Amino acid sequence: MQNKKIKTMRWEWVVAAIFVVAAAALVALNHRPAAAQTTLPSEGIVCTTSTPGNPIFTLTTETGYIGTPDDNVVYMWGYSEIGKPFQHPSPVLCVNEGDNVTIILHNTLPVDVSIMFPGQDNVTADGEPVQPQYDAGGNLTSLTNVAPALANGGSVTYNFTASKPGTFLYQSGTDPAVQVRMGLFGMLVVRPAMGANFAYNRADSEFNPNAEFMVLFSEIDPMLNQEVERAMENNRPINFNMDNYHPRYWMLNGRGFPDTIAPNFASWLPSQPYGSLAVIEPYDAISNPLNALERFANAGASVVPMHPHAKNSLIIGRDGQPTEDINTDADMAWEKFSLPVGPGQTWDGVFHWQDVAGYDPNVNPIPVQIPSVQNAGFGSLYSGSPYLGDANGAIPVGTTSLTACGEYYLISHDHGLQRLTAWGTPMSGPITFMRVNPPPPNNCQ
Ligand SMILES: [Cu+2]
Repeated sequence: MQNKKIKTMRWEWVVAAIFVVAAAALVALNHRPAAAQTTLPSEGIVCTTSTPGNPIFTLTTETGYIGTPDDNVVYMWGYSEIGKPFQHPSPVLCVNEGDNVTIILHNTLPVDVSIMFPGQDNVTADGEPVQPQYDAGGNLTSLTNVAPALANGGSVTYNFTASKPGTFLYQSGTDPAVQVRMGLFGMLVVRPAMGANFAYNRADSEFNPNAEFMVLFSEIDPMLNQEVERAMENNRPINFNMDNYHPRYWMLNGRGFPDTIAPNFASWLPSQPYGSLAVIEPYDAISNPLNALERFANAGASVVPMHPHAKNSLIIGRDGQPTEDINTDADMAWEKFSLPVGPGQTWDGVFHWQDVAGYDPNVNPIPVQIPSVQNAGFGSLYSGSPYLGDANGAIPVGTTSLTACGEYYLISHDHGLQRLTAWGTPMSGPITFMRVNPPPPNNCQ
């Protein structure tokens, strides 16, 4: 009994903590400076693109640091577009089905590196079919052709035809236990011939192109990163016993909560450009009939059962394959409450949020029990009304601010709750939110 009570109290505290942190983060979000606004979207997937038909991406390995929610900084590696600084995770490469894709990898690190393209057929390296690499003694040294260490010349050119639409990873095939964990990974999106607003060549995979989101999982053992940094500084081999590998951080788009819900390119996260707040509007058969799309991928080593609250995901693809009958092409999509994204897997889920209760402050009033001041300690984002879009009702005594425009926030998080941490700082890690804006016209920014 005693144990049970402790557990219950913990959960109450956990929920409170989530909202305290979310409130603080959202206030920061609402006050983001105008200077931070660019033509790139502040929320949603950020594609790096090149010439349609024959896209060429020139990637250089870079080293840098990322910030974690416990105010730590962690040394990382990454692939960056040539001439651009280190970023984590590596750029989201978006191409079209049928494109002849060229990726030139320049290596600046003192170890051989490579890129693998899981799910892509007929990949070549410097014009030859890719193949595993072995040393003179017959020992496997890389799962694919490498860009040799800088001193030896340092580049390799990969090429493939993007023959299948879907969500994919690209990542180092060389010493991946170290190099992928150091950050040599990114997402690859192949858009179908049917059009950029479809996930696959199926009419039922159409989504709202303004509501496309990346959810990329990874993990960090900072002890490994520290050893790699020291080895680099002292020009010696990396000496880390992977039996001792123990992640302390689990990341979502390269950030830990609450940074996850900060905008893309947030100024205070200079090397972690990708947010994961999913901003949508309520489903409406006429004005907003299309689903939002989430592209999930897992570059970490443990299964992430992602749980979006208040919405199921309709799983329309996995590992770059539409969920359809292999013989008849019949739709085999299924609703999922929790999405167990395995290491190396990708999942495509579509969703919407439906106002099933018919919220309307005038014709469907719901009596609201205003929380007591004592319970409103973390309620500064409460509008005093349950109605989406009615942010201007009376606010509880003791609160100082309203939601920005009457929006709802609903949590999505890794249900491996032991991972909701930043090296012991609780309620961090792979947590993000869905923001449901009221239907237009609204005052949402
Ligand atoms: Cu949950």
